[in-house]
Amino acid sequence: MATRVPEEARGAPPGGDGAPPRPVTYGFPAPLWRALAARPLPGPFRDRAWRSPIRGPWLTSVFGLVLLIGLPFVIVTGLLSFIAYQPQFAGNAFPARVGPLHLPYFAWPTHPAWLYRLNQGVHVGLGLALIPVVLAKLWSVIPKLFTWPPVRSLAHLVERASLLLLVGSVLFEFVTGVLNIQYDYVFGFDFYTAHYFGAWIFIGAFVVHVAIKFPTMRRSLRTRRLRDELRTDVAHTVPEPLDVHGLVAVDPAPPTASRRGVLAAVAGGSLLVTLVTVGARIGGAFRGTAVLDARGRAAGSGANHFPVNRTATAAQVTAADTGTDYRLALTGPTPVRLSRAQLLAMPQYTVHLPIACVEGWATGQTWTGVRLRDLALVAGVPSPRSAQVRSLEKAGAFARATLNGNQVTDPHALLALKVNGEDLALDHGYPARVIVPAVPGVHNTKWVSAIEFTA
Ligand SMILES: Nc1nc2c(c(=O)[nH]1)N[C@H]1C(S)=C(S)[C@@H](COP(=O)(O)O)O[C@H]1N2
Ligand SMILES: [Mo]
Repeated sequence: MATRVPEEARGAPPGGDGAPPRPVTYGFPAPLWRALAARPLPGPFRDRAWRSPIRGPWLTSVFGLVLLIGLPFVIVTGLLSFIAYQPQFAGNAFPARVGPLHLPYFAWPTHPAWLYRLNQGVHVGLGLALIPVVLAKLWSVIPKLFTWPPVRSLAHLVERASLLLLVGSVLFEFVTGVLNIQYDYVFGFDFYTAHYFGAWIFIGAFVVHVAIKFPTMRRSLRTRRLRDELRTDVAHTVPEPLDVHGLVAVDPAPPTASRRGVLAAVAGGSLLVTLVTVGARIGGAFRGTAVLDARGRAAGSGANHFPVNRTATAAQVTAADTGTDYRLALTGPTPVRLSRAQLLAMPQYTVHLPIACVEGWATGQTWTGVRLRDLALVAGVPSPRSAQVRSLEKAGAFARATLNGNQVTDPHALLALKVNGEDLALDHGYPARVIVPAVPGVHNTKWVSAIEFTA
């Protein structure tokens, strides 16, 4: 890449002892930036401190292109998940009050039944696979964090501020996301609210960054051919030409890795992360392969032979709550209270449906129980607009959930009493739990005590 050295570059600080000067342009107020440049900082702020011979606009652009293609899928599935949680119903786990940042609400469909499973599989699975790429991209631009003078023009100041938002928000989203799928709500704040607002900061910064950098990325990608790079070994690895961005080392060290090697390491990292987590998305016999997934490790230990999100003990649901005194309260024009025996006496239906958690794990099971729409009919609501489901659970964000009309009337939407031919285990929601096609796992309320149908 031929870079014309601008006029202002004369008198720019030399890159290091004997190294050629990096072409630098100073904007208004130039004397200030020059004065700063004349007082170089030690350590990583020295231009020659960064010596990897493979850092450069081409390598950064390759990682950038992968993220440009991959991250929009993570973003869109994340936003769709917000809609799937139906925050228009107060009490659903997603934050309802997100001000002007709320999305158009629509009735989340019940078909295809694997819709939310696919959505979260992409959101979590692709998000995890992109972690090595994000880290590699950050590694490739790290000299810019320590650039000196810290600012070269007002435009540069704005650019650096937007990069702070970009890097800060991408790290925040990945860290909160990974913590949420690995641990039980370790935050001192609400995960959904934080992850949602963080997402919008990231989306804004990402759009600005792409708009600014897209031409540079295209130009940089044309400077080398991927096919040639994949044939170049360490011995033949040479630095890219010195750039205005400050990525290429002014004083490169001898190569210890080829670009091919770095690309292979990143791709291998993505593949490895996928291999040790994807079992959580597939479920069944593959779940045990998800050794890096906390829910995966719980494989097989759960009742009814599939994982438990929250045990009855944790939810403080006792045998007394679920014993012979148990009654399901249905509210509507004709309120009724039904025992489990009465529920079992109603027409039973069997469906194979997944539980697909926001955390990206999923499990398909065969459920048997009564149709929610039959229960609505019993309560005197032939065409329900919504159903508020309550659990015996004393406390917790998931002790209630509101289903939309289409989710109540779907013939596959059940109040399940059995799973895989056995009675529900207490940990899976005995005496009765909701199972509705295509909804986020959290809407499949366990230990159901009451359902209020709204006409
Ligand atoms: N009452 C109640 N129902 C609940 C939950 C809960 O914590 N309490 N967890 C929900 C979540 S987040 C998911 S993903 C599924 C998990 O179902 P499982 O524990 O049977 O695997 O149940 C849902 N139903
Ligand atoms: Mo969940």
